[in-house]
Amino acid sequence: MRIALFLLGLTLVLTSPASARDYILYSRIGDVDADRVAERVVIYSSNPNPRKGKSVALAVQEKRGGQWRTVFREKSVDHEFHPENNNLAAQTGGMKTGLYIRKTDARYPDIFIVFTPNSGDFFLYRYNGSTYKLLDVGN
Ligand SMILES: [Ca+2]
Repeated sequence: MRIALFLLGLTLVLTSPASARDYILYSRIGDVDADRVAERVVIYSSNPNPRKGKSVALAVQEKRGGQWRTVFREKSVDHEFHPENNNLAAQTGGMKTGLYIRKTDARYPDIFIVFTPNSGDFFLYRYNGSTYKLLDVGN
């Protein structure tokens, strides 16, 4: 009985949607766990202004029953975005502020979050076969 309740609780936690207070700053669709089914990767914030991106969270969601359900959520992405510098990225062909899914030579693609264009201000996440891990943080 305890195991059943634990599994029920775990299921509820893993499938609960994001808080209604959350704003979606950026989202991308792509197969980030290489199972040939697309996930949605989302940057949530408690503030709709990316420049005031405190309490930002990264979430990976899978579509179940016609709705996106969060299967991973990282709350430690506490960082501000600087879209005011996107003109620099446009001039140099760099990546604008936001969220990217990049295919690499690795088995799983990179989830790349650019906070400030043309800088080392980024986070890099990647699936490792069981969960999503922060692999690199720029300066
Ligand atoms: Ca997938």
